[in-house]
Amino acid sequence: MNSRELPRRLLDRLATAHSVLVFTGAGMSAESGVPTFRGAEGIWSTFKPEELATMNAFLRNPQLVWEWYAHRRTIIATIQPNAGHRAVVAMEKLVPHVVIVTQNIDNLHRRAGSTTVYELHGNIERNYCVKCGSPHQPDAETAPVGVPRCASCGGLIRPDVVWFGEMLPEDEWNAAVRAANGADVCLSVGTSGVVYPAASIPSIARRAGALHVDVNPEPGPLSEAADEFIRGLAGEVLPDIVGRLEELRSRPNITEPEKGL
Ligand code: BJW
Ligand code: ZN
Repeated sequence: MNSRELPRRLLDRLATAHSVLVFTGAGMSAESGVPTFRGAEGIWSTFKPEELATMNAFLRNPQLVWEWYAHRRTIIATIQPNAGHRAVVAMEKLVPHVVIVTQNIDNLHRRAGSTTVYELHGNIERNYCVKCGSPHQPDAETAPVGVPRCASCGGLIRPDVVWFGEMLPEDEWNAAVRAANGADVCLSVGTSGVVYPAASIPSIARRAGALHVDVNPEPGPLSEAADEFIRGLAGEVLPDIVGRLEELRSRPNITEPEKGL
């Protein structure tokens, strides 16, 4: 049992919400053991983004970038979704439409069982050829040492993730914007909210009438812009929210959602 105070406005809106959008960042997976990017413990405190997360960095030193992603793949393959991921899966039984819009490339939302997941920055489990664009699945058994090459054209194989200066996948972005425009509640969870255009999803939802609630152990740009800020860890706050939602949804006389606050 927990005694965390949750904002009244959030509980009221969730009680009747038809559509909830959960917008997630690296903090969502932190309790699973995936490092975040920014902050004292983040990846960028050791590596510079421009040395690893740009196409120029890859072309300059494909081996370094490939090894960095291979290392992260190994971490991700050995960890599990956490209580936060499981809570948003449980929310699907309580709200007609739950959409996850994630900046994470770790596939943990799908592995946890969420059904509608839009990945704005790609997925580390996929790769493609920089020259001809063909998808490529490296074979761990027979993979040569070094950066794999495309079987059809010999081009370098890169991870299917979005680096700085690259466009977001159009279909995923359009679907995320549509979901933001139709949401009654937008929960942003575990993101510093500094990387655009992804970080504009909560403000798109809010402008369209959603209540925006930010969940993070530290305040930041998103918490300042949000209607409510819940200070705490994803793996603790999300189960609390879903627990309260279960109680609310089990009550009779649900009315239509009130929008446009
Ligand atoms: C917890 C927790 C717990 C911890 N529970 N919470 C100036 C202004 C505006 C935009 C730009 C600009 N200059 C350049 C741009 C564009 C650029 C950008 O936004 N840059 C800014 C950084 C300035 N954006 C782009 O380039 C994007 N593309 C684009 O704009 O295309 C158009 C274009 C095309 C051509 C030319 C120019 C423009 C693409 C962005 C791609 C980002 N890619 C990365 C790497 C992905 C692959 C990989 O993983 O290797 O995506 S960077 C990295 O940041 C990753 C993340 O998805 C992203 C966001 O980070 P996130 O998730 O917020 O993590 P953190 O670490 O920042 O925050 C973690 C949070 O969790 C913290 O708040 C903690 O407190 C919290 N936390 N434990 C809950 N248990
Ligand atoms: Zn190719």
